[in-house]
Amino acid sequence: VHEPHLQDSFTSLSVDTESLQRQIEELSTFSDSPAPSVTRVLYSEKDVSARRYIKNLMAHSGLAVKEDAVGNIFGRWDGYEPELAPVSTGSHIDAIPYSGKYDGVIGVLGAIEAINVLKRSGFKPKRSLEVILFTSEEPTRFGISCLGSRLLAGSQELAELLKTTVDGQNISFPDAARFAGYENAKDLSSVFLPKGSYSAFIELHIEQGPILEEEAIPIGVVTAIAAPASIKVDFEGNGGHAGAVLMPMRNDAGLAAAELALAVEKHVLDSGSIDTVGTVGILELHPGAINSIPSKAHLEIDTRDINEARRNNVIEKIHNSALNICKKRNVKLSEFKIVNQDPPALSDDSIVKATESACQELNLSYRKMISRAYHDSLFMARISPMGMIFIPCYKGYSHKPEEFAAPKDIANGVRVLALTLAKLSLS
Ligand code: HGY
Ligand code: MN
Ligand code: MN
Ligand code: MN
Repeated sequence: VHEPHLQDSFTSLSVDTESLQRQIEELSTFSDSPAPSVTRVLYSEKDVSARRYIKNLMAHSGLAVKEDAVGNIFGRWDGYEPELAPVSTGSHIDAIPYSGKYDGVIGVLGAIEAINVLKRSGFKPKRSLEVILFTSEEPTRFGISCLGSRLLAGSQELAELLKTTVDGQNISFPDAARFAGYENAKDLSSVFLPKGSYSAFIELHIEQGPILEEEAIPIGVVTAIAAPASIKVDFEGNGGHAGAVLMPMRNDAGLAAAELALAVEKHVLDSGSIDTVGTVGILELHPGAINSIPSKAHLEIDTRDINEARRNNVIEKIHNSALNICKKRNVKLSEFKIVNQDPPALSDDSIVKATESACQELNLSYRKMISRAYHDSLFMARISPMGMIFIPCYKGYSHKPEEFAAPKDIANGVRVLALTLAKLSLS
């Protein structure tokens, strides 16, 4: 059963696709790399412009806007029972170098448009609805993924770490935050949200995989988010002249790194499951001259699995391989640091059901699926019932300029989000 006014407004859940497309294009211009790629790194000048753009859109939609100490931005539409825990939705707008213009953006611009859709339909929320722009989901600047949502979920460990962390240019987190206008990014515990702050959190996102497009299904209802982990490794050797030092005398840090990279692939493939994945996304050699034997090598490993124990087993094996490579090649393992080793998250049944019934009522076919990418939802699940809605993206491409989501698919996602938010708001 649902509220009569919601029923007669079903048909009028109309999305303003043309203004949404324009917003996606405008937002993509706040980038430090040439179109069609997007690069938008935490607290950069382009990030600050993009934040301002989103805050204006929130205000234009009649949302009350506030920001916390690290720049998580909240836009709230007060319900007629504002004392109840609100329903929230949102995503991120930071973009890794040379990526696309839809990852995260669909869940922020689409959420604001979902609010507009409901306002246009005459819907009145019981529980307030809140759109969240998480301050940074990508690990690009400080090597920590989902920085904003980890803090919202109360990560004391991260709050401590951010007091001393610096980026690649040796800028501290508080200084970087200050540049973006967040003066008190020292008292990070003020960011922690108490449990029960929200009755539900739901995120709209492109699938970043090929399944929905291949199966021609417009909506994915996410049941779980895979368990991500990232590891930083440094090898050190003596380096030397690439011509003069004979092979038995070498301890080549670059070749040690290459061997570990292949060991990552081997351990992942040997896990016995297609759900285990791994890569070395960063590999830097020092001094980086063709005729100088690398004396230092820095690798960053990303490995994930829907099964946490299996993923942790792969991490164990990677560590052992690093130690064996050091012995064999007489190089030093100057760092082996697990930056994050997160558990998976399960979507909340009531949110999955609300999303399914929204799809049925909108005559949109859907399929349940897991998310192999991580999202802010992974951490919001620690303080609120969580759900995610996926829409197809071109060949599953993401984290590269060819990333694309069709206007019709985006509109479908926004309508499902709007109707699901409405249902959750009236619950
Ligand atoms: O890497 C991820 O899974 C996310 O898209 N940042
Ligand atoms: Mn019905
Ligand atoms: Mn991403
Ligand atoms: Mn994302």
